Amino acid sequence: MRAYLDLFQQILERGADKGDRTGTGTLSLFGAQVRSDLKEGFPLLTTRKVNYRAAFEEMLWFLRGETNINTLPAKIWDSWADATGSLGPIYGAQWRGQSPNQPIDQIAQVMEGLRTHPDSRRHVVSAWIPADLPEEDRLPHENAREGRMALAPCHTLMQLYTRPLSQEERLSLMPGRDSGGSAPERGLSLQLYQRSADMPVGGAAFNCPQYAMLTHLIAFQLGMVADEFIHTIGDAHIYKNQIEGVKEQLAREPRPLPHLRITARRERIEDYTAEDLEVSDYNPHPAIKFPIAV
Ligand code: THF
Repeated sequence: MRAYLDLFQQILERGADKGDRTGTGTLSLFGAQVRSDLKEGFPLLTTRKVNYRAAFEEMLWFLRGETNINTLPAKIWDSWADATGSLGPIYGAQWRGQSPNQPIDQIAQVMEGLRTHPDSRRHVVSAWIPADLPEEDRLPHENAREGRMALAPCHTLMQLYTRPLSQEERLSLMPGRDSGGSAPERGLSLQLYQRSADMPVGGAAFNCPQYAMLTHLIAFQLGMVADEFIHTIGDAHIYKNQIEGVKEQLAREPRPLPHLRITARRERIEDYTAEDLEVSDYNPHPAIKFPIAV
């Protein structure tokens, strides 16, 4: 997670002073990449306490194809919804093919593709469906009411990748277990392209652990080992009203990474609940309250 803190520092030092849709003002850099080796621990910020359960619940809600705030326990999307709670055809609808403009269940297809063609270079899931994008000059709830996405997808596209793990890697993951002649264990990696990241609240704190969890979950369903989460970011920004909170975090010493364990096996990926996901050894510095730009 030090690489995320380095990126915070880079944005503060070199970021362009840039206006934005919300009118808050940001410091912004274009084009960044952070790699997290999931074999070394679970990538969760320790320089402030993160509500990772809310991040997991949001990811599981996407996986169930849901797009209404009434079925999301964490109250993180309320500011964008219309009067019925709808957010329009955002992530869940596009991933699971529940938009008239995008009827393909991309998650089911990718899971099947990973099983049948593990070396394929086409394991891609896209939330960016131009026909469903919001109009930029309308408010989120107005777009949702008219059946468009309340917000254009920030995390836009993911690609999955598998490779055979080396003998050394297998031994270091499972000491004492020499699989001898049996088929090599495979590692599963996920790369996310995030076009826009509110780094302190979204990108580093929320989206990184939630996609790292998704990598673990897909690997678990396929009998593979979670390998790397690669976070590629377009507009990486810090809102101006977050600068003090970011500086406070940079003054704190990062602590050892926690670990994620999946405690139950479910038939389908959409059957998992937050109770099936256990984070241990998480000892963060105290919480910091950040304002959220709508
Ligand atoms: N808009 C902005 N400005 N930032 C975002 O991160 C963001 N999202 C989603 C859509 N628009 C966005 C909404 N996701 C929180 C977390 C994620 C959100 C919205 C809000 C939030 O309030 N986080 C608090 C703690 C939450 C809690 O305790 O329940 C925090 O301190 O991090 C991109 O994900």
